[in-house]
Amino acid sequence: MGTARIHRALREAPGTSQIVEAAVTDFWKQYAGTVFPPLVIVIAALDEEAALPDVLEEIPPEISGVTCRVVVVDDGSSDRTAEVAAAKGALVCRLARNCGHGVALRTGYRLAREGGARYIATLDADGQWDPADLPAMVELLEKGQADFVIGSRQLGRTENTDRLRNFGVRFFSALISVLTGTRITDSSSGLRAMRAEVTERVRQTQPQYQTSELLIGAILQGFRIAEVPTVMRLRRAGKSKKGHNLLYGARYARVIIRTYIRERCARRRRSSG
Ligand SMILES: Nc1nc2c(ncn2[C@@H]2O[C@H](COP(=O)(O)OP(=O)(O)OP(=O)(O)O)[C@@H](O)[C@H]2O)c(=O)[nH]1
Ligand SMILES: [Mg+2]
Repeated sequence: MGTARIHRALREAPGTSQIVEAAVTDFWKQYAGTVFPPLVIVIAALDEEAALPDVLEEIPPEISGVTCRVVVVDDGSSDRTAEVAAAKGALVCRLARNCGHGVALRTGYRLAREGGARYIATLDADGQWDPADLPAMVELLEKGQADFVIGSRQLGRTENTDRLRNFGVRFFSALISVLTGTRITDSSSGLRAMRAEVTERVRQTQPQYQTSELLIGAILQGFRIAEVPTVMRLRRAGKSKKGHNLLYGARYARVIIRTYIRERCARRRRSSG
């Protein structure tokens, strides 16, 4: 298995939008006429050929009575991620080079919306988030009790024993709770289910540190947030794409502060205009 170069900056790399446009065009050429079900699960995957097949096996065709389909966005993998995803029945969109987890997810959100999805869920390609928790999350959307539901390892538990990482999860969730006045226990969870329009209405620019940007934007736009407990498992196979914990934490903090300021200003402009 080769290793792709990972784009970790706080801005998109030059040429990103051209790569995305080309991938989207190819996708609709390949899947012309495909009708999407109401729920689309978007999985961004970078060199995940080892872990992804089991993840796709675990996802049922119907979740809480809502039919679903998986879109895998292959973020410039150098292994057989796209092939194993297609072999398991996922719809696959391929970015020609690594653009970042955030860009890959946004590409998936766009495809889901263009295909007419009502709800979008996300989970990771490494098996850490359990699709068994999705029914409870989708039910909240279906009943109209929430617009954005997070699977929280803080309300459940995590099998990860990295104390710094676990502290970071608690710290950043507390920071977002204080800033926004909305209690959040797991702001960086990859397990989420939301109304599709949330992904369209919330401004998103982050190539990597996308969870807090989407969440803070959603809260400040008035979308209703809910959390359900989940158990975060250990990565099934393959390697973490994250890089050093401290550097990751520092960048994550910057994104929280910047997004908060930007979205507060946007909200002020909306209410005065
Ligand atoms: N970090 C990262 N992940 C990407 C990227 N593109 C796609 N992904 C996928 O995003 C998911 C999360 O990546 P991980 O490296 O497992 O990050 P994580 O789960 O937050 O961290 P770990 O607990 O260390 O595994 C995986 O499914 C990756 O394959 C990228 O450029 N960077
Ligand atoms: Mg992971």
